[in-house]
Amino acid sequence: MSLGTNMMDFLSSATARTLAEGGLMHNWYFLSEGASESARDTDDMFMWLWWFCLIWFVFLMGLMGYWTLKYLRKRGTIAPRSTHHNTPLEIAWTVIPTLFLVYIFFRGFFGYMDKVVSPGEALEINLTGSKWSWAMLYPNGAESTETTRVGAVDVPVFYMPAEVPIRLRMNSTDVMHAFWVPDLRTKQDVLPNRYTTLWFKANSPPADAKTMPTSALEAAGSKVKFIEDLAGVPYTDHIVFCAEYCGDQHSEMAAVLRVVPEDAWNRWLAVIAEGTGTLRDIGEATFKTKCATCHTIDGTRSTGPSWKNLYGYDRPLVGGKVIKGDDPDAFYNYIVESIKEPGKEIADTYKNQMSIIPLKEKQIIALIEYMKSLSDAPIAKLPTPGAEKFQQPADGAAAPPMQTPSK
Ligand code: HEC
Ligand SMILES: [Cu+2]
Repeated sequence: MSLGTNMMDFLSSATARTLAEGGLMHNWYFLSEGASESARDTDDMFMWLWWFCLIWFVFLMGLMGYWTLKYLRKRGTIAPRSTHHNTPLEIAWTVIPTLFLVYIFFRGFFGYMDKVVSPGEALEINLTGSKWSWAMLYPNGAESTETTRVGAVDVPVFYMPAEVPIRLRMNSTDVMHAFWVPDLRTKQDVLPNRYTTLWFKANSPPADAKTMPTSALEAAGSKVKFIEDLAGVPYTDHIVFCAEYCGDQHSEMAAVLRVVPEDAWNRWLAVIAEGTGTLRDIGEATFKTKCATCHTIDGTRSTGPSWKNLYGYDRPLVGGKVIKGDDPDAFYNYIVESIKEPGKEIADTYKNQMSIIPLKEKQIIALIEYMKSLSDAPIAKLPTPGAEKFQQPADGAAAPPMQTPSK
């Protein structure tokens, strides 16, 4: 359903802007503008090959057509005998194309090496793919909890510093995925039992880039959240896709890389290290980034059960056992267990399709707070065991700022 809308959103971004700003021929590349230097190299190589093939094709087909007509046998004449070898001609048509091919090989080889070997000083960020979402763990332990709407789905937003080489250390918790950022012209498989890496250095937001809202009022109705420390900062969004078919919601496995200037990024990192808002807010944000592909909050059945009125209502399990909704401890333990070891007990009429999603203790508590806020059962009103230790301090102490490597 949303593949179409996702694609539309993607097309309405950079590609369509290029088209709108002067038509196809305005842009040699026929492509959206690459968002890094290496993307530019890729485009140059690609377009070089494209024109190389096109020119040779036209030249060769032209000659063929011309000679076909020119040497068409005239009525009443005898066909001339074919000539034998022509050594200079044969050497020429072997050596010249070979030189071109050698050039193409080396250019491709060096371009490939640039793409796969990251600079030593690159900043390493962990990326996890799971059905059907992406998660990034920043070097100071922070995780992004912001989401934005792309097409018909809410996808996570990952802030990235501009002009800083970033190396993603990637892993999957379930099946094979692939991290693909068309604007950066780069893509890499993300595998369950092996780490892969991908690096990029995103360009700074251009002079006419959009800017972050300067007030909550301005943010209302925009796709961007109001973060006080980022007011007025320019940013560019690049859409991330999963490029490896990984199950029925593969097409919704998207994310947004939001590139901001490095100093703004440092401020952002300090703010989000603690998670913003109440536990319930953090739970809601975590739900949107990690659980919403399979669970709903409005009572509709999806891959997994809806969270509406889940907490505190009798839960029948496959095998006949029932978790009683009026027993606060048993129910709480069942929920924690369902999150930590999803395969152990299976909710009745569902399949064992939930993967183990790495979560911190605080996120689990926050998710439960959120789940309880969606339920009107009596036990949902009781305090959550363990929540006290994560309650936000009144003046949310910020984490120490991250160090980024010098360039
Ligand atoms: C890939 C799809 C998928 C994702 C993503 C997913 N779940 Fe599930 N979840 C399921 C399915 C399917 C079930 C029902 C089978 C079972 O009980 O394991 C389920 C069951 C549950 C249950 C038990 C519900 C009940 O009614 O008994 C809880 C709690 C739960 N999930 C929490 C989470 C949380 C928290 C997240 C996000 C961090 C999450 N799930 C992400 C598929 C998913
Ligand atoms: Cu995937």
